[in-house]
Amino acid sequence: ADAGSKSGRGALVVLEGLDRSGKSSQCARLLSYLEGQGCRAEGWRFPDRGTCVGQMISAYLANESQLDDRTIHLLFSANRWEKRALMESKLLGGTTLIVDRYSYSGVAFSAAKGLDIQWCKAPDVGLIAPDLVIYLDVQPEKAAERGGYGGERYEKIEFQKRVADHYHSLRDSTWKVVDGSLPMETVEEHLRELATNCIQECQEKPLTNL
Ligand code: DGP
Ligand code: NA
Ligand code: NA
Repeated sequence: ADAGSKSGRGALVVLEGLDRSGKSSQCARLLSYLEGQGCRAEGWRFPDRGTCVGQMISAYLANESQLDDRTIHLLFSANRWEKRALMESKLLGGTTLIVDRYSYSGVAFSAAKGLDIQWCKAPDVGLIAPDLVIYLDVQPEKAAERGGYGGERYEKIEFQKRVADHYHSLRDSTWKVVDGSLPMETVEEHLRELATNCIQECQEKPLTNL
């Protein structure tokens, strides 16, 4: 439908962080800001619990099923793969996607169980590479204090500390680290600026893959 359109592609903006780092609230705030600015944008999240694979992941996280560590790792990756085609068409059609978790969660959470990092990265090779990764940095202890954890499988402080260590080792030049312990409005301001710049800068850039 937009063949011949001169408007650029949308941006793939990913938020990462520990459980209770404030990602989901900040994604929602950023999305409504962008929409208010007249920007075409959607909020996505991984795992996407709405698909068949997502339901298996959800049962695993709720401790209603047991799965081998590598098996669940591949299901999380499959859950991103099953959304890849739609992600590509949205981005090329000019819609910006604000995504709550992506491949970095995949690597950080599975590596925290002791799985090899390169093995963890391999199944996500070929997924669309984000234009911007915003890491909401909060101390595991502080995150745990925030209204407590919901009781899902990974919501334990010792485990979250290992996840944090792996996130630190994954950081590269596309990452922007935002101090998630700052007041919500301050974090929100940072995110608005980072996302707005990114959306402008990537309009003419081709999509690339992980
Ligand atoms: P959330 O719905 O954002 O609270 O995520 C659910 C939990 O699953 C959370 O503890 C983070 C974890 N998680 C998210 N993505 C992945 C992934 O790709 N692999 C693994 N092992 N865990 C993940
Ligand atoms: Na969670
Ligand atoms: Na969340």
